[in-house]
Amino acid sequence: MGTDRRLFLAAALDDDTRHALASFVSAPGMPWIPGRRVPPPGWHITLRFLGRSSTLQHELLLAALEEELTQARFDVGFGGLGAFPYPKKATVVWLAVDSGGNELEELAVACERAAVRAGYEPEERPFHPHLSLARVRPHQDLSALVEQYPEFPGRLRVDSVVLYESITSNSGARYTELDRVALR
Ligand code: 3AM
Repeated sequence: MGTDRRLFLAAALDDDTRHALASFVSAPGMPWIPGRRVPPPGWHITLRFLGRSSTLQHELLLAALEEELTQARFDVGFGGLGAFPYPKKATVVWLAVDSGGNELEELAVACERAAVRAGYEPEERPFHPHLSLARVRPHQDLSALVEQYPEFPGRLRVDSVVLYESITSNSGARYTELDRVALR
């Protein structure tokens, strides 16, 4: 359907964390991350990719999230870099989650329950908390970069789940916040 939007659920970065991470990755002496960077305003930790969604699905999802998101707010601590599918053949470079991974997984499970209640097909792939920083095409061996990259010392307070629209074009994806559902 022409009016369908490409949606996903994520934990968003607050302005302080986003600015701290932007300064960290671009500080003098930091190793260069190759590929097409995800611009800082779009930084997020994906909880559930939804794909093309009608207005009705969007509304059902928001109602289901209000019911399913019963978790308390929590903090996430970060590590260094990782890569999908693996560092020797990296196509996505991401910042690792060091603490709060279990809480993120719990949140992803609640998002999954809400998505299925709203009529989306169940997600079969395992959840892997990460914050994508760059996409690399063709793939590169980034083992050395991943091994040497220092840990980002910032912390993120996760206090809500954000519903994003992903608008793709030749110059990459742009993410727009549509709705936000607060944690307890
Ligand atoms: O959070 P990141 O950047 O890792 O890769 C896409 C991005 O993840 C992922 O959803 C996020 C927002 O676009 N994505 C895109 N298509 C997907 C799909 N078909 C997907 N995840 C799962 N299945």
